[in-house]
Amino acid sequence: MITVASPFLLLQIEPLTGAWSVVSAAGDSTALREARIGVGFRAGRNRSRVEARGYRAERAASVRKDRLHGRFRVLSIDAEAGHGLAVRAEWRVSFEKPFLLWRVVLNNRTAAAQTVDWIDLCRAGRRFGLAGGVGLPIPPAERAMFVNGWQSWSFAGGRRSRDRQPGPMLGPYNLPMHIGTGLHSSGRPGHFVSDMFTSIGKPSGKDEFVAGFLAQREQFGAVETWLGDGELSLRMRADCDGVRLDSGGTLATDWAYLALGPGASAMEYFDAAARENCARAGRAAPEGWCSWYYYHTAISQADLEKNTDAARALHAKLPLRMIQLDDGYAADVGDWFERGPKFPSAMKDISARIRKAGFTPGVWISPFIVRPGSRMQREHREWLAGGVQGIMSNVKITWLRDTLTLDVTRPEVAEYLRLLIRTVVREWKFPFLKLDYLYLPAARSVRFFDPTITRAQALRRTLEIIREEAGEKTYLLGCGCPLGSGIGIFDAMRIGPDVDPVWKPHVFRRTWAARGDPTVPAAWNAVRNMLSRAPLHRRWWWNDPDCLLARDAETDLTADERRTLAAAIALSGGMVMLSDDLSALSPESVRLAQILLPPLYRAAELPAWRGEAPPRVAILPMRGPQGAWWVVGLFNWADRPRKDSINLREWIHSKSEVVALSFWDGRLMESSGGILDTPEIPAHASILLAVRTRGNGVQYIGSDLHFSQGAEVAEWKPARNGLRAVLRLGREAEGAVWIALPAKPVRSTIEGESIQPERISDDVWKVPVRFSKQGILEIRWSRK
Ligand code: 9PG
Repeated sequence: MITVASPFLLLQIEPLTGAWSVVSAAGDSTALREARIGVGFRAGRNRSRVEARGYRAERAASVRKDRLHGRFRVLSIDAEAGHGLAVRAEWRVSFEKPFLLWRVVLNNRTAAAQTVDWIDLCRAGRRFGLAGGVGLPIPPAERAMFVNGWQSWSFAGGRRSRDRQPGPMLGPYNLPMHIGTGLHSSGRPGHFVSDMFTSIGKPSGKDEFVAGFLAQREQFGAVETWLGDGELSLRMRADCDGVRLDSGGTLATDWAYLALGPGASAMEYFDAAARENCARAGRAAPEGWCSWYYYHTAISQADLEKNTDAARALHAKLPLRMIQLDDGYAADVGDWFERGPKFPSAMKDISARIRKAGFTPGVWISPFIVRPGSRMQREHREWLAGGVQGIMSNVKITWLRDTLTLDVTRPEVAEYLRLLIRTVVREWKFPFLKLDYLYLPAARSVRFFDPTITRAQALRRTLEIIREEAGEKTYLLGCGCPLGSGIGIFDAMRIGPDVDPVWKPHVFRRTWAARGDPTVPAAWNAVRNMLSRAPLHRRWWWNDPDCLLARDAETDLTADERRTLAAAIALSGGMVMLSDDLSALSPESVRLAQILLPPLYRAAELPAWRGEAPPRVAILPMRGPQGAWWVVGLFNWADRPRKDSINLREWIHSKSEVVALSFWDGRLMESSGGILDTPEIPAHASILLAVRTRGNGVQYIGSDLHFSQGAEVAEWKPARNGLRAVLRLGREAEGAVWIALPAKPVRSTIEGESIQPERISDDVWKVPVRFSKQGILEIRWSRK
């Protein structure tokens, strides 16, 4: 037995059979037992698979320091895999945290080329006809798992063992967009395939078992399991796409990651993947406006200018910083150098006008997509990727026809992409690019000109070229992008399906026709992912939860649904973008958008992140000059009204009773026995609370000025007979603040102007305020 021990984990490898196990050094019962490494390949026409066995320990494990992930005990061993394929497995057991990394390096020792289909970095359990698997200290019915979809628009969220794999429902229309791996769920309850990573545990609370890939630079990797089995069967597969491995050639996987036992943490996995890919998570995305969700492809230069001017007129109320032109300006899909008739001015003049109005110009571009009939398709047929059986690859059906993609493994295509990005950034002068449909060249149906490159390698190399050409300063937003491929490339990333002015998934407004598809444009689909993937925010990039649709006309969203969308965007901490006709927004709609500004840029905590999609509760712990509080979002995702309650001990770890102000309706609530009961929440509605432990004397209770109900307090100076506070939002604000006072106020002013507080309860007063950028609030009372 080969053994590697760290203070956290014990890795044991049985040399003869190649079976390896990981147990927690703490003696915890979570363990992976008797896992195997295997390779699926073809020599000529024969499909074969080999298992790595007959290990020879090559080097005694020594402790080494890794630039990115700290100190490890390292073990590298060669196995006889048979058929002339040499398999080397490399393990790194962390000495600092309870995780280990491993990867496989394959070497073709035969004289002939081989075709590699997949590498299983781990396979264990009875579902694969093997012994072992993952042992968990949680009964099957109480388990939950995070299921992650392949790209931006794919489903992501918590599942329970009785649930089924969520996936695209519309066949050829959307299947090619979301299937990133060769592993398939049977669709039976508890049988899940999660792209790149998963976390398993109880629906809320700590992670018991975290498994994933640190990167998707070499292959797209996925994790498969049956959550309801006593001992879980587990497979972690790197898809090799049938690449050709020439004689003498090597093929390495990305590093796989596994954490179990006390201290195992999905957040630590996200951080590790961020380190591995040198994530660019530090630059805030500018708040802005996007043309897509009101104008779609009907956008004209006149509409763009009208909205730019409207954004400028609204600026004191709604301080947006960016105007982003989306799809619709190009002559055809794929012909980005030519404008359509609705855009008479040159792109550089279009961006100059936006800049002159005081905004950062942003533009959408979909560098790989080619529509049949476009000039690109007619003049550069040889640049297009092939598909299965020699037919052009179908990477999605749009306009009732197959959509085509460029073959990014062709050198001429890489040159063209460089020219395209260079033109948009340097000649058109757009410092913000939304790059869309990025999964296209990596769709499973695509066959490349270069048969030695995996889909993941092709996409990653191309995205690196795009970043290089765009330069470090250009802000790049990825969209429709396989997640792992984008880490370290993009400053921001769309993490969910498109929003839509309709709540439920639909096809031409027919809900039944969408069959509940979790990926098509729908406010509900967008909201689910923006919460489920909130933990990625500022770890892998800046999350783009997609736009707020604030309009109250030309929308099917109810006022409750619009507020829920706003609350979820705010609590996600990610980009704040509007996508309405800004010149036609009602004062109420402007107000709904206003309460998100300025953004707090922090993602809320999700106690049941792993257990439900979307999570029903989001909590943002807050601190300011006036003390500490929690912003709590409570969502009713059901189609019927429902009451809810907050257990303070469990959720916000407060032992005292609290006072809570409900943002949308200004209702004041108090907990009793540690429980805060809500009134009935209408279908698809949300309650946004500011929760504070009750003190005596002067206390800030909340406001209707900003969703946080407290971030507006810049200074807070209570004294014996009065209070002086500075409220600051950097924009116009009009509404009220709720303050507990020790006595009846005798004189109150905002910016020196007299105001009249209204008594709400024994000691809570609602104080009307109004200011631009900031306001000084003074309240005096007389103590008897
Ligand atoms: C412009 C749009 C917007 C939008 C992007 C992307 O077929 N589909 O499922 C599908 C999903 C999203 C989508 C288009 C098609 O929208 O997310 O913000 O930029 O492209 O065409």
